[in-house]
Amino acid sequence: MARFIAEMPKAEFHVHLEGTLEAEMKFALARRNGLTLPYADVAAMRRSYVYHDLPSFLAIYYDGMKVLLQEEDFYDLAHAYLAKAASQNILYAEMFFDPQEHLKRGVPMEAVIGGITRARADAEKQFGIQSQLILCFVRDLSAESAMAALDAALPMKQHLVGVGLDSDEKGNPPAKFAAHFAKARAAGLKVTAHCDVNQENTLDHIRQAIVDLKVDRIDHGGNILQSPELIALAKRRDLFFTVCPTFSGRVKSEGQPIDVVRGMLDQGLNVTINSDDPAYMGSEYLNEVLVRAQAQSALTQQELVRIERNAFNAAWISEERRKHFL
Ligand code: ES4
Ligand code: ZN
Repeated sequence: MARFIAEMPKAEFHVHLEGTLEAEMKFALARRNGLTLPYADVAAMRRSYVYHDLPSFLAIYYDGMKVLLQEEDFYDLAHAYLAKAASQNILYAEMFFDPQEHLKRGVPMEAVIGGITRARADAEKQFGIQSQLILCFVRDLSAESAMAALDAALPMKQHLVGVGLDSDEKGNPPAKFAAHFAKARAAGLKVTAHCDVNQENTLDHIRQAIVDLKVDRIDHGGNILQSPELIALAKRRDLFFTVCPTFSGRVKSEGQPIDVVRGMLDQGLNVTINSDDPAYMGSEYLNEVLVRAQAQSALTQQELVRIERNAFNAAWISEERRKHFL
């Protein structure tokens, strides 16, 4: 089965570039940028990656990305992810990034998008992997901060395929960003939003993402399995779900926990499987995530093929390009 998974052509839609920043690269970038990290070595850094919920994860993730300062840092980050992805037979990837965090440290938007864009072009030439970029709003920062990031990015919108919404959901409902999403859609960008599992007002957030933000996809979204009405709405809109089973694979419910991938398959929802933040999740990239998901959700080879076909159907590409993959 592991060999079948490794050999299958794959696509990935839910991976945070900053979440692919491996400990080794963190040390290398810190050295290059003259920063000192409070860990003796790579092993000690990895041992500090202990979290139990979304906020405790995010604290580690935001602390880790402080070494990203120069255009070449973003190049190296994106290039390393794309090389790894290509080595796992991922043919196409849409990658998130969190520019507000970098703007806060004084890194210009041009350096962030410029470095990633250069890496995408080189990786396509070197490894054949195609990719696109999704700008995420950090929902626990202010609405003004998100709008400033969007305005800084729109002059470079030819390098973006869409916008997303990530980070801490508590007190930060999708509706807070309705104006941002409307502006992004008016600029021709696709839209998606995180509705991570088991968050406060989780069903309300899914509804707002669909109705107020008019998303094309939902990132995670597992709690939809608790609402037949929202399942019907998602099907009417033909929405795709980018599930990351490593950290968000199970929905808490009163009886048994619900397995998200199994539940979505059984409901006929368009589910895709993704790695999220591999550097912080045991360095498990898509192949390892799929191996684990196959066991956890008892997936047959046929179901795995269906999931990867869903993935290529979820891609924000022209129908012409899609034909090459399918
Ligand atoms: C994230 Cl909400 C969420 N989940 C996983 N990774 C993330 N990176 C930024 N926000
Ligand atoms: Zn995510």
